[in-house]
Amino acid sequence: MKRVLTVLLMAAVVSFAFAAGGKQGGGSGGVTKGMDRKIVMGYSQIGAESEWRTACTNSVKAAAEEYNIELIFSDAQQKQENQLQAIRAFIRQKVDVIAFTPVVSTGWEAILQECKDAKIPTICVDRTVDAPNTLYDVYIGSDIKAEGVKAAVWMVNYMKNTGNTRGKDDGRRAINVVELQGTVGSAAATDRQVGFKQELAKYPNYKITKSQTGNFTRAEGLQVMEAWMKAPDAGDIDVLFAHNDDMAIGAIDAIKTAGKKPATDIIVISVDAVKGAFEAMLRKELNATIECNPLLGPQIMETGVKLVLKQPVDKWIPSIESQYDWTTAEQAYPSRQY
Ligand code: GYE
Repeated sequence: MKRVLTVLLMAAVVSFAFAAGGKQGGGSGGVTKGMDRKIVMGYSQIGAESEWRTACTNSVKAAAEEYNIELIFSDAQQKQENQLQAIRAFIRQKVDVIAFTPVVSTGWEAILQECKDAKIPTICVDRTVDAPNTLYDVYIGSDIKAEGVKAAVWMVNYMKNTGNTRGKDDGRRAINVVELQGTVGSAAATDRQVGFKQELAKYPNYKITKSQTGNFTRAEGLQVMEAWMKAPDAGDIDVLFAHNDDMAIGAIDAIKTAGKKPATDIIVISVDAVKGAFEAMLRKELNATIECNPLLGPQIMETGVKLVLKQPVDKWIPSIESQYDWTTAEQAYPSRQY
């Protein structure tokens, strides 16, 4: 009897230890991967405007679990003032590290200085800030300007080699491009526009005839394109460049409603490479998308640990990306993670 009890007791102890060990993945106990204690990260996310943003948030939350980092997650609903409030709360709570996506690029100096004074390292995620780079520790994200350049390069090649219903680019005919911008004042919109325009300046027959924000959302992309398709010069539009896939997907609906064929009558190029864009490419409604990787969670957590340990990190940790069009979409689609 005694023996049986001992065995039962041992089994209980073992299973308890196992359960506790299993918690290391993200419960309230345990230590952070690579550290001797559990660290706390305050994260100011901007909202849920796009498929990209949702994938980014999911990646951050999953990686925090994986690293066993306590994540205090705050959603700013696209308002910088909410971000400033959240970051001030993180400082009061004495978190170990602060990560944030700056909804717009200006207006961060004071708060970054407050973080610095509190000796809390800061990670800027997926959008850059217009502030001296001594004020934050690291930017993790894409080369956003390069995405604009890549979109323009793809567009010019396609127009020269294939063209749209109105014909190819012979170097002489005017090619009219309309641009759906992301959130005004955000680095993601500003730099994509700068890169796109810089490349376009090499080809004088290309002109951006309309440019308006759709705030990175499907609903607004649709609305703006709807108005453009009702304008008297709608028939002159050759290309739509959208700063993200969601706006392009919304605009594609507006093009179809107006009785035009997206990707044939009007060439459509966007940025992000989310699943919705692949589905649109497979339907032959979107021509190409430039990848912008939202799966930044693991890099953010790894960098957070390094900063807390006062280990050196690069000022910019670039994400790894590619680009896709409807000739490569089918092969890539099954392995897409977002
Ligand atoms: O491209 C867009 C979004 O900041 C890089 O934000 C990010 C952008 C992304 O909502 O879809």
